[in-house]
Amino acid sequence: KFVANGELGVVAVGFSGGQGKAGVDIGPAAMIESGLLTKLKEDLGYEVHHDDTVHSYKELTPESDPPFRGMKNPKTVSAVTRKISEQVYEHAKEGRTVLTLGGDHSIAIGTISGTAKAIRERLNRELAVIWVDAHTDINTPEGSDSGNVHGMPVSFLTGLAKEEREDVFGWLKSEHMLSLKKLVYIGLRDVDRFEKQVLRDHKVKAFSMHDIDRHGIGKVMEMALGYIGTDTPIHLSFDVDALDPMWAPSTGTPVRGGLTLREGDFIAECVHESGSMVAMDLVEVNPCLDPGVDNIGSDETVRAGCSLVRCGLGESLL
Ligand code: HAR
Ligand code: MN
Ligand code: MN
Ligand code: MN
Repeated sequence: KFVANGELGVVAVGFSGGQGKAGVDIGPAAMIESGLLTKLKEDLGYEVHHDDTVHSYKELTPESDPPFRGMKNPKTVSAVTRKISEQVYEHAKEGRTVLTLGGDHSIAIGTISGTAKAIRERLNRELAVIWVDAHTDINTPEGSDSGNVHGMPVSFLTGLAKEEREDVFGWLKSEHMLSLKKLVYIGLRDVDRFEKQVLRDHKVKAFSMHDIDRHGIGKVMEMALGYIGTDTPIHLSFDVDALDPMWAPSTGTPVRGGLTLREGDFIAECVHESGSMVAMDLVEVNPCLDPGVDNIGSDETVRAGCSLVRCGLGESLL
């Protein structure tokens, strides 16, 4: 079995071009400034490899990056995720667990492709992904109503959406890809009609909020990890909007009726406890969107994001 070596690669991505609301690009800085990486070093004992940079990206001008197949900022998102893919790959090929702080969820095109490639080369294994989110983010460009690429990463990663153009995700090759059979969703409650049809057609494993209400989060995690199996490396991609807005109000597309903070933490703890987690993303923290007063909402959201990360990296294990 692949064992975690106590080394953690961190990639901080200040990027908002996969959707329309400013502010999600300062999510990583907010989490780091609140002391997250120090805690991971000092309390959890990780050897942290981080370039001490929140990577930011010059967006192309609207003139040089017009919509393509309905996608907004296609070349910018493609270029940014391509770079993230290489950064994540470089960490993962050294056997480091990789933590990526976003940024909007389009960055998962980079993180998952990077992990998938490294795991194939290093362990000759296929990657599994646990996608925790209110949304499925599996729209194709043509299926999307919004044109926002943060609603499409899973379709590009699984090959449901294909594009030849190198500068619009054509750089994604078979070694970067994820099988739809190795994908598990948890926390769903806002899925587009097109996306529901995709889930049915491909029999994608999915646990909605309804399933969590019915079985409880303990049983759901048993079923989710049982489906993946004990000997498959797992990439956990956690969208903070999976949490109820009560716990994480500062995010671009909040949806009521979500996970409690404890249920979110429990999911991350279970993935950690499986011993199979090779990478984790924490995305869609937007401190600029605050329905509360005195930054109370954004402080809470940052705190929740940090909690999810620490749980995924083993804080609550005794
Ligand atoms: N499904 C909608 C779309 O494609 C909304 C996606 C919202 N996405 C996120 N990521 N916040 O999960 O635009
Ligand atoms: Mn680094
Ligand atoms: Mn998402
Ligand atoms: Mn979401």
